[in-house]
Amino acid sequence: MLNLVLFGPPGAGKGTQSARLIEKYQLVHLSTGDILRGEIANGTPLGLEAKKLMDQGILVPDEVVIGMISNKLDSNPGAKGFIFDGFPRTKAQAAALDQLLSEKNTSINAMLALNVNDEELIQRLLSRGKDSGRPDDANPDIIRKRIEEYNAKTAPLIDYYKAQDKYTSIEGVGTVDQIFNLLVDAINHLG
Ligand code: B4P
Repeated sequence: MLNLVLFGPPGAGKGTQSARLIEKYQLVHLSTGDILRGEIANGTPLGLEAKKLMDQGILVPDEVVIGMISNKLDSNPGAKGFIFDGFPRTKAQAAALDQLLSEKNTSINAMLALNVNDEELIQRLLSRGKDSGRPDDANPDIIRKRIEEYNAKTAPLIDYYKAQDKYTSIEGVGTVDQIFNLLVDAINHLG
């Protein structure tokens, strides 16, 4: 199996690149952000709770997203592999993911981390906010909060995957095609 963590701050291009990678490598795309937005759109109790946090740029509780990922892994038994997009976002999530995969006799092959500076992130998200209707993209203060959450809780995962020798840094500023080619190159060189 090929199991990839596509990593980066909010607006780094994780969703954009995942869409292309799943097509090229025939992987299952697991985006916790997309799953949460689906729950919100369906008005589920989980979605209503998550919305309060997401609209403020705050991470939703670990047990909620870990449960969602566990369900999705169980419901795709024949998958060739998975792209984890926006998950894990905390050390507890990363440890839970390792455990869930080991129960299925598999593991993460690599963490591909997209590097994008804060100024570019804010511009991209504000520009998406103009037509996406996402409340968390519409307000610069909320975008800054998401970047703060990333720096405090999510960026430390770089060390977590470095310790497992699975971290690869990818330049995330450039055209979507250029960045896709860098990702493909990195995947094709995995040992
Ligand atoms: P996500 O849905 O994961 O939101 P994101 O980080 O903004 O997405 P992404 O990084 O994929 O955006 P993309 O670059 O594709 O999370 C939203 C919220 O959900 C979080 O704040 C949190 O509250 C909650 N949540 C989700 N997962 C969680 C978890 N595991 N634990 C706890 N809470 C969780 O797109 C950005 C824009 O840039 C797009 O408009 C795109 O077109 C553009 N873009 C992409 N590549 C570009 C390029 N090369 N050049 C110019 N623009 C580009």
